[in-house]
Amino acid sequence: MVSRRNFMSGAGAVAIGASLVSRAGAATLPEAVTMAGAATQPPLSPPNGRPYNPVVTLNGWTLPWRMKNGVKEFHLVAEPVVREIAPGMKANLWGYNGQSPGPTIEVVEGDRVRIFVTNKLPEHTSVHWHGQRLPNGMDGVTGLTQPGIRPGKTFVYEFIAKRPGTFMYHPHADEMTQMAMGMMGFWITHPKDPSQHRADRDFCFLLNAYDIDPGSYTPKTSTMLDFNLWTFNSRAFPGIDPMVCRQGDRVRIRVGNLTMTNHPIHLHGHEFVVTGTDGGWTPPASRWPEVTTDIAVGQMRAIEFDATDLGDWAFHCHKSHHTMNAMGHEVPTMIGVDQRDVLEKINKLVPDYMAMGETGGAMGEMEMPLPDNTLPMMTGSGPFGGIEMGGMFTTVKVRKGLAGNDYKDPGWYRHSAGTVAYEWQGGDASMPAATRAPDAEGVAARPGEKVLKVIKPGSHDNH
Ligand SMILES: [Cu+2]
Repeated sequence: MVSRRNFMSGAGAVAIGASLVSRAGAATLPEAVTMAGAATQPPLSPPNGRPYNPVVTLNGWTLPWRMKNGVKEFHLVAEPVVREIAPGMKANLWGYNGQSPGPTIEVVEGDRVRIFVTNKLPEHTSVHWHGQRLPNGMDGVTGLTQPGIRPGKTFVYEFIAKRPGTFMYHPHADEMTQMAMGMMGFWITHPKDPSQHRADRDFCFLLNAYDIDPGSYTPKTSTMLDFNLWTFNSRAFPGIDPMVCRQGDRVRIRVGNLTMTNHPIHLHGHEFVVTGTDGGWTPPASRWPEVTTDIAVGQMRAIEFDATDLGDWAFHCHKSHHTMNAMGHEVPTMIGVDQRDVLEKINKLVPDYMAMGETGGAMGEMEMPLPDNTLPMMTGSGPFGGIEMGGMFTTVKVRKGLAGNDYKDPGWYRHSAGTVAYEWQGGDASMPAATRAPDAEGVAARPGEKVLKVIKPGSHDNH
């Protein structure tokens, strides 16, 4: 199968050996292709079947298929995987075909699709094809529409991809555990006519969240709300790739939410419209411009904009704790609290103790010793210093004159002279005295008072 070989040579995917599936099944099962790395793979141009415009899965990939008597056959393998959340931290997750989330499945409206699902997890599972119109018995709800797929068994799902749009797949078996461990993937049904809903760049990813204690590797699966790793496709910034766009391109970003809370997703520098929801494509007359769209639990959104303005534009969840990585979120707010007296006493016991938060929480320039396999809370650095972001954050990089299929990170944007915010050099700006609360004396730093600087640890050789 030339297509698969081509795909693999460019994408670092490898076929799972036939020895890993049952001998009886080896003759009929399509090869299961697996992915070793978490880098964004180039779009998979359809080698056969109906033509379509492929998507780019952020820090992910698309599952190759084989055509058999006009049916598109895929092979998903549910299995424990190790996913790099960002350089410096790996997690023991459950996923599909080597990664979590699993590969994106791309089909065309009207395709007959057959998906083999092999279970290599220690417990039963199923796959629910979220948002699809299909025969009830193919809906993948354990106990309701099928028995669970026991460990070592392979089930077959078959249906026609009826409705074009943006979908997901995930288990409907022991969801609390299996979703908390990362069992999920993206599904796209392209329109039969490739000129319909056409975009020049079409990105997709899932919102997901994990609760992994600093220094450990396995998510706590009973956590309900207090997750500490907020991720795009199981990657946290600075491990999330940028979305690279050519100036003038029509750009689509499809996002699915499989966390347990909503995420207001925000784009800088451009306004967008919501062109797609779980129910399909929104009619143009129903669209209005936004710079933030809230994506509720279990929802999908496709947003579109014209990449008109050059630069590195922030793209992130607007819940501020969702752009942080694992560590303590249960610290008191210390803004305005004078910690000097107590600091002296603590320093006798803990020489490296830092007085923190007195002037806010900016930590971009600060380094602290961390346990192994732990990401700093706010860690990415940019051309002007610390970006002070982690979690659900990346950039949309708009550049002139890229090739249509060029998704390589072009590096940081080079601003032309006179287009970067700068320090006022004209002397002190005169300002009227601010109105202050009657008890402000007790808690706030006094105007003009010298502010205590953070004391940094003497050594951080390990980092
Ligand atoms: Cu969020």
